[in-house]
Formats: sequence, C-alpha cells, structure tokens
Amino acid sequence: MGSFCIAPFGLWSRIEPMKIRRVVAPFLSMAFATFVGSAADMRPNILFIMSDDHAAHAISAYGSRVNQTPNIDRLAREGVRFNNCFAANSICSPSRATILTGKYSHLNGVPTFNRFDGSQWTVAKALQAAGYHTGMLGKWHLGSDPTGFDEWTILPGQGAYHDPAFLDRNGRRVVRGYVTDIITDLAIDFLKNRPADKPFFLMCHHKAPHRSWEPDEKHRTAFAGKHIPEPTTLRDDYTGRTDAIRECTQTVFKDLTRRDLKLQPPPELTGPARDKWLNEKPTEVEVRVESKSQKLSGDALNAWKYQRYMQDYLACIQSVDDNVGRLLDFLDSRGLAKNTIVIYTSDQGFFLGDHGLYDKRFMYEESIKMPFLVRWPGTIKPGIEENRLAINPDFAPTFLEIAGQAAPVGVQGRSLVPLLKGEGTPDWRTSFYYRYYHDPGDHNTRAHYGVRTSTQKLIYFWKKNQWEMYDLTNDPQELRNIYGDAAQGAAVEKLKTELYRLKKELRDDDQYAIEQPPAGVDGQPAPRK
Ligand SMILES: [Ca+2]
Repeated sequence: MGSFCIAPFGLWSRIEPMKIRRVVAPFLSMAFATFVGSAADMRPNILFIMSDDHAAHAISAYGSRVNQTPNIDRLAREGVRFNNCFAANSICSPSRATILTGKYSHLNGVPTFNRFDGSQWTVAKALQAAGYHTGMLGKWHLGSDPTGFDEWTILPGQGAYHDPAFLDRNGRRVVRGYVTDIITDLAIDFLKNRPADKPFFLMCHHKAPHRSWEPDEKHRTAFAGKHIPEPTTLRDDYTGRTDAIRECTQTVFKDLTRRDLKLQPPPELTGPARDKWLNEKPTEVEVRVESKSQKLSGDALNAWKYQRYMQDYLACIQSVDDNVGRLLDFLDSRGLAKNTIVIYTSDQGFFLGDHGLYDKRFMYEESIKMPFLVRWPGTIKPGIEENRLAINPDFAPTFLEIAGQAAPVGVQGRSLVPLLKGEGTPDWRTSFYYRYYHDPGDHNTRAHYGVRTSTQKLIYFWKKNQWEMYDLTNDPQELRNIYGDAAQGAAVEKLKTELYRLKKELRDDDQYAIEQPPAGVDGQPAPRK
C-alpha cells in the first residue's frame, strides 16, 4: 500500500479527539482509497521503548535512591512523567498481550505464560492497515509469531543476555554481543531502512533488566563495589498481612539462588550436579573481603544478598539507559525527533527489596506501577507530570488516536492523548481493576484481584478467601492492612461495590479463575511455519 495524505498534522492536532473518532475516522477509508500514492504522510512516528521489569523507582526522573538514568530522564525533562500508570496483571506475557490488544487478560486469552493467539485484533495490525510501517524488535515472549509487523526480530522465550539467538521470518540466528546493545542496533537499522514515505510504529523491547540480571562487563565492573541503599521495608515482618506474602518464595533473603547471586560452582561439578548446586538457596556464603576469605550467614548474609541482587539489576539498567541515549541521539541526528513520539515504559514494575521481595506479581505499588514517560515535541509541554490513573490497556487506543484511527468495539482501555495534550477529562476513571492468576506459578504467589483508587486499595486472594485493604494516603508503603478495622466497614463496602462493578463492566466472568491455560512462551520457541 502506498502513502497517502489527508491533512497536515497541524490540522489533526486542532481537531477534538472525539471528533477525530466520529467524523474523521470513517472518512479515512474513503480518503485512503482516493489519495493513495500522493504526498508524504505526516502523521507522527511512534517509538515505543519497553524494558522488562524496570521499576519506576530505579529511574532518577522518578526520584530513584539507588541509581541515575540521565538518558531516560531526558524524556521526563522534555515530555511528561506519568506518576500513576499501572499494569493490569503484573507479569511479562500478560502485560505484552494487553498492550497489543487494549484488553484485559481474560479477554485476550493470556492470563499467565501461555501462547498468544496472533489471529486476534492487535494495534500493530490496525496501524499497519492504516499506513504505518510497523516493527517489533527484542523481547516478545508471547509464544506465537508476531502478526501485524512489517519487520520483526525477536528473542526466543526470555532470550539470552550474551550472544543471544534471535528469530525472524527467515529462522534463527545467533548475534554476538550484549543483548541491549544488539536490540538498539536493530532499532537503528529499522529506522535507517524504513520507507521514507510512511510514518513508523516501532516496538523496541529490551530483555533487561529481567532475572537472571546479567550485565555487560563494563557496567558489572562499575556497580561491583557500589553500596546500594536499602529500602525501608526490606525487613518488613508482614504483621497484619494475609498468608499470601508469607507463603510466597520471592524474598531476597530466603529465595535468591546461588545462580542469582553469581556464586561460582566448584570446578569438579558438571551437568545436573552443577545445576543443582546453582539452584540451591544458600544460608551460608563464603566471600573474599580484602583478599581474605570470610563466611557470611544471618543478617550479614541477608545484607550481602541485597547488595549482590541490586548491583547486577542496576548494572543491567545502566546499559538500557545508555542505549536509550543512543536511540534519542540517532533521532536527533536524522532530524526525526520533532515528528516522533517517544515512550519509555516497562512491562510492569519490580520489587527492589521492598517488603523484602524481588520479582513482581503482587498488587502492591512497586510491582504494578509502570514507568511511563512520553515526549511529543510541540504537543506535550516539557517537564510536566500527570497524576490521572493510566493502565496498560490504554496504550493501544492511544497509538490509534495518534494515527487518526478509532478504537474498535471491545478495546477496554481509553486513549491517553487528551492527557498528553494536558486537556481536562471530567469523566476520567477514578479506579482500576487488577487481576493476577499465576498461582502457584514460579514463586508460589497467591492469585488475587482487586481495585485501586487514587487513595485506597482493596485486594482479594480468592483461593484463600482473604482480603487486604490499604490507605495509600496515610500508608503509602502498604504496611498496615486495615481490612479488619471496625472503623473501615463502610469504606470496605464501598470498595467492594466498586470492585464488582468494574469486574462486571470488564466482562471478567472468572474465565481463568480455576484453570490456567498451559504454559507456552518459554523453552523451545513455537514451531516455525
Ligand atoms: Ca516483566
């Protein structure tokens, strides 16, 4: 399909968003047929950079206490920082499926780590049909081949940090180097070789900083001796909380393995014996301090484990930050920055020792909060903050509106374009629904659903029939479960009403409450066509 021109983008930006949907979108198909082959399409490009498990509180623009991310910060300085953007199901594959479809897990069919049905509607297909040149590079983690992309090169499953294999339409190839650098190289190649007469939509998905947190040598060395401040809730004793947090195996002190801690197995161990050694969770560790061997256990070992975990996690992020800088520089050097919307996000948040945990899954703030930074020169005022509630089902309708397209029936999110433009939205959501299914999953994390408003949170662990409630204004760290407080009776009832209203409105009929679909995104990639 050739290029087309309907109106210069200046006109798009002057038309009210709803009018674009009602008036202009139906006109698009007509215009598309009429003007095929005419002047260049000036709709903005979309560069969507998403990392994996990068918590907002490991970005200095979000006030990180543990690292500095000058390149990612540039997007906050030159664009908008969303302070309340959340994943609706805080694990990798479900977040990705939701971003592509604008739908919750129970409707897009990916509640856990199961294969995505690529025959369904996705925003990539819609943008491709609307004349965008579409690309997907990096971590995909949805089992099936990408659909709706003119170009795709993906990591199989989780992918590898060093000398990773990639899959594309031609099969599998190994690329020498470090994964974050390579994905950025692929993105730069995509930008260099794209058709000049079309706007582009590029999903650049980093693997980092996902477990097993393997930095490149440069950043590993830079962080090796660094002391990382501990979070205040690292030694949370879970008083007043339900069983779920006590039962999970995602704690820094008890559950990091020798592999996670990068301990070296004895040289005589090989094969399964070596793997067994690496997968054990050590209660005593021998380290070298100033060339002397020292045995660590108890509190000293706990503190050491936190440092080891965070040093590698943050070193992986530093490479992501460098590479975001490379991409922004490339846009500048090619004169692309002005008409390219750049988004930086992560598929969900991560516990950085908060509540003593690593990983995500739980509906607590550190896990569900996504960094969401957007630069759109000429439209977004530089350096602003946005506090309205955004969720990852909103991303697809946002991309569509940017491209002048209406969201189809069934998309559950709302376009964030009015928020990006700083417009008032009197009917914006005041709460959102969350649901996590993967139980027992990789970390024995109990399934739950819940509702979060701007000031409160209610969580229901349905397999345990246990509840938690938090006052986010007076207890932002979520240390005091007030569900059972007599004084909260009316507030609990109000939140429950809202929870079940949302559940019904979103057509969550407990489709995956008991049985989860079989795993299908890790290990061997899906058979090639
Ligand atoms: Ca993830």
